[in-house]
Amino acid sequence: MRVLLINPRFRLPIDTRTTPHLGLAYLAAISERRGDEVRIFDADVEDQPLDEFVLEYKPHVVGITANTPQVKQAWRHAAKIKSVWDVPIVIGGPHPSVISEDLDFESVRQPGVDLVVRGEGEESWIDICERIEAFMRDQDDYSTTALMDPAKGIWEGIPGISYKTSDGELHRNSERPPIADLDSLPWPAYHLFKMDKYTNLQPATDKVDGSKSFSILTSRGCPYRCTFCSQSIMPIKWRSRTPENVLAEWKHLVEDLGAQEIGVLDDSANIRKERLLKLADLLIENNLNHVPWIFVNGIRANIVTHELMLRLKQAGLRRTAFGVETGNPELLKKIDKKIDHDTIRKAFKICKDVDLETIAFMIIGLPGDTRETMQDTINFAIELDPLIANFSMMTPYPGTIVWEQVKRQGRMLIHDWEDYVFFEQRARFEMGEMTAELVEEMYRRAYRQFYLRPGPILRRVKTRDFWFNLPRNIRIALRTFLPKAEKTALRKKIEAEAIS
Ligand code: B12
Ligand code: SF4
Repeated sequence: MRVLLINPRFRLPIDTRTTPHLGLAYLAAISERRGDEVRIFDADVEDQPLDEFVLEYKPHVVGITANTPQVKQAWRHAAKIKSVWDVPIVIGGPHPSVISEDLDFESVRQPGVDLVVRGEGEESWIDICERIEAFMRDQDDYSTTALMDPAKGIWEGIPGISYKTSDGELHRNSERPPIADLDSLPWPAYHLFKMDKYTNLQPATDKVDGSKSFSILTSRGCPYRCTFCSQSIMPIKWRSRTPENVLAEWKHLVEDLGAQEIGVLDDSANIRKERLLKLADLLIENNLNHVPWIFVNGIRANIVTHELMLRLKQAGLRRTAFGVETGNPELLKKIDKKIDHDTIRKAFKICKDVDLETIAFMIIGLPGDTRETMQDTINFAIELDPLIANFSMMTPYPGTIVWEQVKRQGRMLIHDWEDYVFFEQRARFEMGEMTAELVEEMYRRAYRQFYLRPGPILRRVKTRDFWFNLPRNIRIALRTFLPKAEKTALRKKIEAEAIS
């Protein structure tokens, strides 16, 4: 069967560097294992118009991925495809997976969309492909309308999907249990991507040493539920691959694909310490520890020990991120981070002691934040003194507790899914005394106070990444530190350049 997987083009490409989509890479790999012919159309890097591509390739099924800011573009792509080619279209990813807000139905209701896969996609995708293939085999006259005919009941019994039958009825099947054995999954199918077209192969390591970086996922899910975190895709059950299985893919990335740097994308990689210690030993034994690697999304500070970090350092770990979020003890409790500031201090100290670089993820504008608590956040970042402090302006994603809080007690300032990005440094909501002006002011102050100190300036200019990404670093610095009017002008200029 001919399978087409699409990453929709992102509306504002400013500073969103392009990177192969790992979720699609997994879906593509599992489809190939089933025997399908697979193409990836990543609209961020393709030159050919989508409709032209579809008419050439003539897919039997199309899958489109969508996070919240991408979802409207996903619908546009679906409508465009349907206007030229009759094919079942499936949408999956973090946005349509939020059933507490009926966002599966929101997508399935769109004229071009037939099915939604909720949550982890591999098993549902295979079930869908198998049903389509079986249907095509038995039909002389194949059409999506016939495939979605309620009388045929083709989609009944597949867990994890929502769909629209051709009478316009919407259906939501039961939840799909998490994939139990992650070792059973194939490796991401990077060979199907136009790798030379991406600005960086791994979204966050940023060519720390100016080299070729790849992503790896060693575990899925997170047993925590912080109030701001969008966890619609991965179930609360944390599952991991065995160290041996991870090692095999790691070797493949280094030896076959030439990875000179690896970014571990897990939500919470260190939930089981013993597993990481074993992985570290294997990387050392297999002489893979010369390739630097990074925990890009943060590991849990409460599970960090000196022994663990030292061994990981010996295994090649260069840098690790931590979700610190706020410097205010009350707010730290309220966001349900299940950690205290002393534990975070200790984790940063251990990393410094074993000479690991650190990233602190901080949030400005949490519900309940005031000028004073946001200043606590800035002060705490300065006290921890990581190599990188990443301050994000709180964006409430549907399905999170913060989203509920803002709906109940706040004022959302955005009403279009395409605005659910935090690139533009504009506050997304107001609550009580916390106005947009205050949050934006404190956001700029956070970057100024943290980075415009001699230590961080010196540290940044000493990294190769700073020089490799100099134009982008200058653009970000200008946008962060410039007054608003100049920033708007600069943004318009960058946008105009991106469109032309
Ligand atoms: C790496 C990453 C990035 C990278 C690369 C994103 C990419 N293109 O892959 C970068 C840094 C660019 C990034 C940017 C953003 N990200 Co991000 N990112 C992640 C992260 C940490 C890992 C993604 C990943 O590879 N997961 C592993 C793969 C296997 O999972 P997956 O991609 O979701 O795919 C699985 C399922 O979703 C499903 N599926 C997905 N698509 C489809 C399609 C079909 C047809 C089917 C059947 C199934 C299916 O099946 C897949 C396999 O199981 C996730 C957190 C997380 N745990 O996933 C956040 C996450 C996806 N990001 C998030 C956000 C908010 C953003 C930004 C909007 C932030 C911003 N700056 O404003 C931007 C959006 C930029 C953009 N261009 O879209 C949110 C999304 C929330 C939401 N409701 O949309 C997440 C969930 C983080 C969080 N917990 O809040 N991100
Ligand atoms: S912020 Fe981190 S620890 Fe909290 S729920 Fe999200 S992934 Fe888990």
